[in-house]
Amino acid sequence: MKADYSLYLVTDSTKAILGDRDLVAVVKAAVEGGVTIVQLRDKTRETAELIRIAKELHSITSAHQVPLLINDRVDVALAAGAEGVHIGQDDIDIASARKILGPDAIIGVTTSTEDEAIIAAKAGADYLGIGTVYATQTKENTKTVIGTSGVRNILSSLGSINENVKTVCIGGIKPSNAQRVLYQTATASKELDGVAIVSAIIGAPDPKQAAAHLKELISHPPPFAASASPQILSTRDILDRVPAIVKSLGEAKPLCHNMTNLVVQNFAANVALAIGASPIMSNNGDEAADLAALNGALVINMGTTTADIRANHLKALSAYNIAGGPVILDPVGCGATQARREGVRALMAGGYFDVIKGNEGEIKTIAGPALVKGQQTQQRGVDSGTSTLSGTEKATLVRALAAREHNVVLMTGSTDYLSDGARTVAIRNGHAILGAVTGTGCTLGTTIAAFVAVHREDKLLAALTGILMYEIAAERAAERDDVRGPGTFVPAFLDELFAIRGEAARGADAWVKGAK
Ligand code: 3NM
Ligand code: MG
Repeated sequence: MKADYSLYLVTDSTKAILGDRDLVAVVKAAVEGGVTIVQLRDKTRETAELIRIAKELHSITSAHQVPLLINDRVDVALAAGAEGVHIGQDDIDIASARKILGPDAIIGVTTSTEDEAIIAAKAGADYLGIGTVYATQTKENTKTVIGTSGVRNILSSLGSINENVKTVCIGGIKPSNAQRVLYQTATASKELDGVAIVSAIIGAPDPKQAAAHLKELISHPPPFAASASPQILSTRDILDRVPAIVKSLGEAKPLCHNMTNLVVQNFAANVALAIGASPIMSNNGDEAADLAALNGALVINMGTTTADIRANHLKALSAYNIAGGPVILDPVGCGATQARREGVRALMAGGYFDVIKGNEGEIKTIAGPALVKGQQTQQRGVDSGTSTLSGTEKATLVRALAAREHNVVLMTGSTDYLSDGARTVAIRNGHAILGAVTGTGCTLGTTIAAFVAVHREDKLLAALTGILMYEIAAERAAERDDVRGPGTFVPAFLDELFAIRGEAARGADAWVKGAK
């Protein structure tokens, strides 16, 4: 049977979610709000009662041409005349269910690994419920929390076999993440057909309005989605366009919102001013929504991390994601301690980052074993740890991570690698003295944020512009006769950033000839 899986409602009759309300009334409201398919899921009720509820639900769903499926129970589906079943890995097998329900029934299967998904697809499942995406109180005994990257891996395996199976994902999906999950899980060959939701509809104060809101959200790409397929740029094209982007930053003076660590507050504000941005240093998540409305960008720097700070980061991330304002992640030392590893996982799960910028160790931590394959190194402090990757491997890693996250990834080092998943650039500018001053990595994050704020149409080119301006300014400063070491370097560096900004404002582009 042909079905629309885009907004898939799974019911729950527990006190914690349904409360004292009547399930049939709640489902009716949700269907009126735009839910496209319904699954009756109730693990406790007696068979007769379950059949009675299923029949009541079916009279509502069929009036709206919405299919009704029954969780686990082929017998109940048959008795109530429902359109199909949803079965778990420990339930009846697909072939038996098909034999009982017939060729037109909809049969869905819960899958959380690539193997389970391929087996179910080949066995003739109509759709797969892929999860658990995010930990959820609705189903606490889930096998594994797989995140958007786990969903993406499953879709990618399914894309490589020739089965026309539909897919939805489930677990912790709500208005604040539905668009992002659909966007970030899409692969070249397969994307989700919908999202499956329990508590964000059944537990909502107004289920009809909640369903309508979700339906509206999932019918559009998220505000931060890259507009078109990226333009292929030659080195010449890039260098021709960079000075105008520096100039546009000075003219637009974008707000550059820094949530950063204790060490670099002042330096980051000065760098932002020198390049022509308008800095605000605010670690207060409660004012992020107001700031996100000002059309700037946010940089989240993990250099100082506590549970409180993380909660503020998550609030701000969500506010900028909703407003469509770019967010840059600087995952300082994210592999160094258990707290930081958990912190970066929570941030990656909590929202979308337009750019992730880190050193080799940090990027490897975020990429995780699936992309790094046994090359994970223990980080000491916030420095990168021993490098284990060749230049080609670094380029391959940033490209794979950017493709997985649908964003831009920068790995800094003596050569920087920058990719948006389609285009990958190596940049050999900069100067060793940057390593002798605290906060030079962090303030590069600030710089990139400001450029992404003014050049959202091509975030890779925006980030590259920031890197070139920053690293060429560092070279110019380090070469000056009045610079004798890190102390004299910092003011000279700010001056050179300021000077390049002035040159770009006058339309000069000689400075960019130093790009390597
Ligand atoms: N199945 P909520 S997670 C019913 O991972 C169910 O297979 C899951 O509830 C799986 O939308 C889940 O409230 C509960 O997070 C999803
Ligand atoms: Mg089951």
